[in-house]
Amino acid sequence: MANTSPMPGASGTVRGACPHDCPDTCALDVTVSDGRVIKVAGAADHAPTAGVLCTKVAFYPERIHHPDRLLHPLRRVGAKGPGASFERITWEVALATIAERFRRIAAESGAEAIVPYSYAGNSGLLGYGSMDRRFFHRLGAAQLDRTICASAGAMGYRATIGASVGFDAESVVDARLIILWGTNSVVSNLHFWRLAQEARRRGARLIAIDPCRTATAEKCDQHVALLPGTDSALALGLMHVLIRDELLDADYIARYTLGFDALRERALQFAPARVAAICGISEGEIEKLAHDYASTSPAAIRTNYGINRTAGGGMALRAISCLPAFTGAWRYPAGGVLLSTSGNYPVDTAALERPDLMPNSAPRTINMSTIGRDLLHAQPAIKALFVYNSNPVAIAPQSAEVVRGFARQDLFTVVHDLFQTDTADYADILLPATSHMEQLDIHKSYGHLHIQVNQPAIAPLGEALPNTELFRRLARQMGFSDACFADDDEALCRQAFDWSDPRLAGLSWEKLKADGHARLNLPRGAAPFADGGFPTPSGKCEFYSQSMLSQGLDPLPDFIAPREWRQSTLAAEFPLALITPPARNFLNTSFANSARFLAQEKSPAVHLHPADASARGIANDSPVRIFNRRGEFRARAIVSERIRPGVAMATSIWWRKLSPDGRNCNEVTSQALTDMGGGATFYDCLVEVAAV
Ligand SMILES: Nc1nc2c(c(=O)[nH]1)N[C@H]1C(S)=C(S)[C@@H](COP(=O)(O)OP(=O)(O)OC[C@H]3O[C@@H](n4cnc5c(=O)[nH]c(N)nc54)[C@H](O)[C@@H]3O)O[C@H]1N2
Ligand SMILES: Nc1nc2c(c(=O)[nH]1)N[C@H]1C(S)=C(S)[C@@H](COP(=O)(O)OP(=O)(O)OC[C@H]3O[C@@H](n4cnc5c(=O)[nH]c(N)nc54)[C@H](O)[C@@H]3O)O[C@H]1N2
Ligand code: SF4
Ligand SMILES: [Mo]
Repeated sequence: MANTSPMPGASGTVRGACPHDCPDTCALDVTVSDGRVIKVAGAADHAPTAGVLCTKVAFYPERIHHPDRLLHPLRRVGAKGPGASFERITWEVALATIAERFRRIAAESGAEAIVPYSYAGNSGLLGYGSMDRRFFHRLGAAQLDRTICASAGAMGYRATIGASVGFDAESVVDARLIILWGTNSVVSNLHFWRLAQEARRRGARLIAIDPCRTATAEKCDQHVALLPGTDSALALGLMHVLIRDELLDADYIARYTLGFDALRERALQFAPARVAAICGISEGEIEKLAHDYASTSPAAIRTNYGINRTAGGGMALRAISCLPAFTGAWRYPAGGVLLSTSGNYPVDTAALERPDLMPNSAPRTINMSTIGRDLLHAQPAIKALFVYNSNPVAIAPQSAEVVRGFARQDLFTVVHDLFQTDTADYADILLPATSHMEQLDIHKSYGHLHIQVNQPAIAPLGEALPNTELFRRLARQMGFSDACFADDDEALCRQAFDWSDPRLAGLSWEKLKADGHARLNLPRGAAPFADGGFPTPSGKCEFYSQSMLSQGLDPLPDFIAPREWRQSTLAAEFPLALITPPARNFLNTSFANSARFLAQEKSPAVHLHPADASARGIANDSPVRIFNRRGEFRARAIVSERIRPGVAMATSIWWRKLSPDGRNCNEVTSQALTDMGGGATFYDCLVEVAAV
């Protein structure tokens, strides 16, 4: 075993990387004394981190050394579900039990009856997907389509731009206008907010486009409070005004875009009056936004995944990402659009995951966003589920089905986690995971352009194992003798990137290991698409997309209304559009079992506009139930003009078992999928709210 038992009793400072599913991927200085983590600070010499951490990770020693950390393998001894009890077993027994069950299921039902379920609870390249993928590929298990967060927006954006790339966030300090479109940066992308503040000190204006006056929106110069799920209509309305008022960069359009005439016809159908009615804003706001956008340069649009969680989530990003080519904003380093930077990294996914090990190159695929329905109805039936890096019982939509699925007596469930989550309560075998401070890893980012090494700071606590070592041992137990199962963590780090790629020129694993972090070899202060060169099939910004058409989708951006609004009887019965974005002190369900952060967030809450509250006789700070035909959960009402009428907002994601009613907001969310990419539609959710 490599890299998992380094320095018991050691003291000193170690270079780390934050492993959470956050665009900022901070570089950490981890101080250790007598084998305990005593302090975590943001690295001062790492440009994106700049010595600053969010509160969650600044208190990280509390998470690492939390008394509830799982330290030994466990076997469930009573019923599945909340209150489940477990007894300690050895790793030998745990691994033998899993291997025996997997062999039996593979023999009786085929290995595709076994489903891995993981997401980005650990975002390191090793922790996210390496030895685990090799194991499930070799086993011939079902594939998991990892759609829960970003697949719709990424696909829509890619159709226009070609890849998950955009302006360099470090350049945004020179922008004159920054539009924060559907992103609460203060909460979920703090280090971008820091750069936006610097731009503002240099004279930039900030505009937030968000149904709620969030912590970010309230600090911006202007706030456009549109209805959720209407962003593509707004983007098309802006295009309409830019065309009508001749605010275009005709030269940029002629040289570097494809399909302008077709998109022009489409956009001309989105006159401000129509868009104002769809978005629930005024015509004046649309006109002004278009004129400000065209007349202020450089103009940067920072968007994020909050707007890809409704039926038309893919189209929203597809449409927004067309805007900079209209005005030629891409000509400037501080102009353009940014959704994610992850496409800049030459990750060698095939080397890490080894899909060539699959006995059947096209096994069945389970969409993680419909795990509830699939556990209950997939044919052939799912017989075993292996959960790691995720907490599906709390985070997946439509909890009633998810819970019924996990409760199936005939389902064999393994959970690997640091804590006994809501999902862990349904495990047959519950395994202890190390934190990233107990393991080696290498990280890319989806918010900046740096690579970071995460060195282990302390020895694994108890008998906890990293994901890599768990699947290495399980492979051995299953008798998989392929040489790749002997790769240690350092070998995996070497395999993680294609080091011959020009973006890694001058870098090597040895150099990174010594220095801790490095920026990709991309020029600072450059405008990536000033002269076109988009990574699309045509090399142009694709207003018209042949690849969308060949997948049976509209080749042009369009507005796709939220699915639930289109059902008028449903809208009459459940008139409020519920969105459930992240709470500042939680990261999905991570940190939501910390007494410190629970105290900060107080209790599950739903924010309502005073008009909606008074129409229902709901007073501020009073208990309410939020419900629809899928289910209900309880919360405290916060009556506030920060929420626009017709919208309810409940911050997420609370642990079910730590909530007063034993449920959370995913009781009411839907398993319907987005227009493209098979994504979850968490924010396409009509509800009614009533006092209790
Ligand atoms: N503190 C904290 N940080 C996090 C997370 C967390 O849970 N907590 N989660 C991490 C993860 S997994 C992700 S994917 C990212 C998410 O990062 P973002 O996508 O930036 O997510 P949010 O911060 O929720 O910002 C989304 C904002 O969009 C608004 N919104 C909702 N629906 C719509 C819509 O239809 N249109 C528009 N224009 N706005 C809409 C919400 O009110 C919210 O303010 O954040 C990451 N960072
Ligand atoms: N209603 C609603 N639901 C949502 C969202 C929303 O906005 N609203 N957001 C959605 C989004 S964007 C996302 S990304 C998903 C996130 O959902 P998940 O990916 O499930 O994220 P977490 O809830 O943080 O759970 C991650 C788990 O991984 C564990 N973990 C951390 N490191 C390791 C490790 O190294 N090994 C192992 N084995 N385990 C580890 C953590 O302890 C934690 O329990 O939730 C989605 N659900
Ligand atoms: S959660 Fe985000 S902001 Fe906080 S330390 Fe990690 S990467 Fe940085
Ligand atoms: Mo996410």
